[in-house]
Amino acid sequence: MKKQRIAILGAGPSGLAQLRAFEAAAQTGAELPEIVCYEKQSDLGGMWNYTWRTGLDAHGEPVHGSMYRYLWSNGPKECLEFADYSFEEHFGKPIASYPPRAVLRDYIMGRVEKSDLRHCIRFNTAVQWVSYDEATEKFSVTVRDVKADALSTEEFDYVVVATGHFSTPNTPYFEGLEHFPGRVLHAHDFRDACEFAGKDLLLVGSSYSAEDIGTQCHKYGASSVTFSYRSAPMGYAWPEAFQEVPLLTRLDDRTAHFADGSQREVDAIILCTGYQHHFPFLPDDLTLRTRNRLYPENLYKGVFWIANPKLIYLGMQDQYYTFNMFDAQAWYARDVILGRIALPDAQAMAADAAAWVQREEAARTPCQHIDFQAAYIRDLVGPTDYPEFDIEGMGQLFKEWKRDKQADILGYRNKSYRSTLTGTVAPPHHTPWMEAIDDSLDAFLADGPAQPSAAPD
Ligand code: FAD
Ligand code: NA7
Repeated sequence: MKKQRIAILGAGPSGLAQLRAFEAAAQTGAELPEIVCYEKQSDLGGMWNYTWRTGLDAHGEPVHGSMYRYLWSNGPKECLEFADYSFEEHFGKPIASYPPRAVLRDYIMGRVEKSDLRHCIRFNTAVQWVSYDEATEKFSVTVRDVKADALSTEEFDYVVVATGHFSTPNTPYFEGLEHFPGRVLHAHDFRDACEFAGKDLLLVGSSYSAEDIGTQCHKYGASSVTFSYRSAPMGYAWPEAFQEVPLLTRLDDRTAHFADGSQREVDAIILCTGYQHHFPFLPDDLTLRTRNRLYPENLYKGVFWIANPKLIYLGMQDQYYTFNMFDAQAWYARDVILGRIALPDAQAMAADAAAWVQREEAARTPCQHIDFQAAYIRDLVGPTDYPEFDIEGMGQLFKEWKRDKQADILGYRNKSYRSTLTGTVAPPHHTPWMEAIDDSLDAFLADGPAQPSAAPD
């Protein structure tokens, strides 16, 4: 019999989780389908690859990266540990709880380098179009080799969409923006806080991007940061340089006007207004349309496209849990593809997904949201052989993290947490976060601060 063929779109943490899941099955003797992973970047790692580029890349494809220089993990690393590969195993020693981007990227790469996954990945290959033929029950995937500028098409039995959802900006318009004399950009295009030293900044949005870009700009010398919220303020005990105001209503030259009638002169505006789920390579009837939420609709187990469950979406949820949740999804998807788990009929899948959506909607507080995502992951790992890990224990760490942030938004990254895998309490970092200017892997892993103190490169 001809081997089944699986296409994985994207080699970020989600796509790599799918590859790793298949590899783990092979190691226990399973016969694998033929797997091809298409990745438009020149390396794996997804969002964790830093790029200085914005707009289009060297080949005219939209730049995927939304990460910026000096980005540090915004949650404890103990909450995103792979169940089959601890931080301690990777680094050979315990490390602090909030590593910078380069350190987390190194960890992601470590699990891949230990295995033989690279040969499945076609780098510099951007997916252009996917279609499904009801008669043959196969997908056609058309890709562009961006270096050769050549299109090609192959057929597959399953398609796993792992292209992420934090790359296509949601960019609202505010009256007067076109006349604003300073820089206006979306968080997706933010790269270097040093650009805003000495400036009065307006950040629209009240979620992770606003909080992180705002605190980072403060750290690197911005004069003031004003956050403008639509629904609710973040509500941290902000130091004096920060303010939270209601929604921006209009701009009059440099003057920003807000819904409460207040106004402020600002030098630059960063729209931290979130991202769109965007799949320009999918036809209407296969496209997931959702806001950023914990349980997108129409996905059984949060991954299978109910109308055609041979189309699988990984990592499309809003995320407390990240790397280990992608693993849990990938292991489940693998077992369905390998015929180890049977999917129920469409009606039963829809009813199950609807119940989860209802449960998400009933959750109100951050703690309830964390519990919801933990329950979702628990539901996924039960039937698979993904190594048992303390999902609920990690949930407790997320709650501790929430409390630590509430207590000290500029200092929470100095805290340490216990790994649920190894039991080790992370050592404190050698430099408090507000003073840690050098975000390189070497500086982070060094025994103490550099002498004399390192400048940003
Ligand atoms: P991605 O990492 O986005 O990877 C998707 C991959 O698909 C990319 O490699 C991309 O090039 C590829 N791709 C896209 N379109 C195509 C195409 N048409 N053809 C071929 N390939 C394609 N998570 C944390 O756990 N901790 C953090 O501190 C944290 N901070 C974050 C900060 C920012 C600014 C952002 C934006 C996200 C942050 N995240 C964080 C979440 C982060 O997105 C996830 O950790 C993780 O990267 C998601 O993995 P993914 O594989 O689903 O998507
Ligand atoms: P999120 O978490 O999806 O948040 C988007 C924010 O943008 C949220 O505060 C929204 O307000 C706000 N928003 C969206 N549209 C508007 C308009 N039209 N006007 C004003 N405000 C708006 O995205 P983030 O970028 O913060 O985080 C995404 C990931 O990047 C995350 O994983 C991080 O780790 C990094 P709302 O509260 O809905 O009223």
